[in-house]
Amino acid sequence: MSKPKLSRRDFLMVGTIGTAGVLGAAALAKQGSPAQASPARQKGGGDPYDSHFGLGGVGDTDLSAFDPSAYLTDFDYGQVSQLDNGQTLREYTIVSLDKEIEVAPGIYFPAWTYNGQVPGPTLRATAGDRIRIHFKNLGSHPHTLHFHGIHPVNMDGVWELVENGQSYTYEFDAEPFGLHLYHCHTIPLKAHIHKGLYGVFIVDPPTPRPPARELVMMMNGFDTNFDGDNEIYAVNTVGFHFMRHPISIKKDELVRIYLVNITEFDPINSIHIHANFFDIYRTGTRLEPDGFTDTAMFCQGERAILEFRYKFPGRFIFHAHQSEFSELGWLGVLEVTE
Ligand SMILES: [Cu+2]
Repeated sequence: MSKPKLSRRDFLMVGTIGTAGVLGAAALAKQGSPAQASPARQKGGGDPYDSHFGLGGVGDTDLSAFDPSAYLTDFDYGQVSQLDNGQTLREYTIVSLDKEIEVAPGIYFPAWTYNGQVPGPTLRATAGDRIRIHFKNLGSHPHTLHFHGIHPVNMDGVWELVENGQSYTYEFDAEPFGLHLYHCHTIPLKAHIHKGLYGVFIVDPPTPRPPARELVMMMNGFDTNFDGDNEIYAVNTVGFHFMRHPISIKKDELVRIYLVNITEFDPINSIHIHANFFDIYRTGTRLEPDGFTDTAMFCQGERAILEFRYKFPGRFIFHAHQSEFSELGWLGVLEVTE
C-alpha cells in the first residue's frame, strides 16, 4: 500500500496539527478542527507573527518527562570532595538508557539517552578540578563517553567500548576553561549522536565570569522517519517549545547563552536573535569576545558563549537563520520585561 509522500515540513505540520489521526485526534477535538487551522498555515497566514505561533502546533509535550525550559538552567556540579593534594574532585554518574522521548507534541522518537534525557545533564566544573565520571551502559548497544577537552587517550572514550551492563570510569582534569560537550563515540557515529547521546560540559574560568542570567541551549534535530534527514529542529530537543513557553528576561539584564550545535545530517546550524546584537566568545576559551554580531553559524560540535542585554521590552524571536530549520521547530521567543 502506498502512502502519500510528505515533505519534511508536511511531516511536522501533519504531526503537530494532528490530521494524520495517529497523533492528534484528541488534541484536535479540544483545540479546533484542522479545517480552521490549515489554510492559514498553507498560505503563511495573514499575520506572519501569528503564523509563527501557529507553527507551535496543537497542545504541548509532557513537561514532567522533560522540560526544555528547566534544562536551560539545570547544572550538575557533581558530588564534591577534596583530594589529598587539595584539588577539588567532582564525581558524576551517567547511565545510558534506551528511552522514547517526545520531540514535538505527540511526536515520539526512540532515543538513546544519558540519564534518561536528551540532551544529557549539563556537567559543570571549574578549570583545574579533577573530574570523575562513573559511566554505566544500560542501553541496548555499546556506548562511550567522549569529552571535548584535554585528557589522556584512555579517557577519550574512543577505543574502550562499554558494552551493555558494563561500566567505565573516566577521570581527568577539567581543562581548558570554556564551553565544551560530551557525546558517545561509538561507530556508526552519526547514529549514536543523532539518537541523543550528547550533553554540555562547562568549565568555568578560575575567576568566574560576571554574574548573568545563564541559559544552556543545545541545537539539535531528529530524524523521526529514519530517512537520513531531520524532520524536527530545536534548541533543547522539543520543536517550538520556546514559542509555547517564552524565556522571560529582564530589560538591561546581562544574558549569557551557552550554545552548542550537535545537529546531525546538516553541515551547519545557526542562531539569530532579533532586534539586538551579542558578544560572541567562540568555544569560551578566551575572555575577550571574538565579535559583536546578531547571527552566527556553527558546524557540528562547534559552540560559543553569547552575551547580550535587551534595551527594549517586548517579545523578540530567536531562531536558526536557515529558514527551513526555523519552520521545522528551531524558533523561540525571548520575552523582555521592565
Ligand atoms: Cu553510543
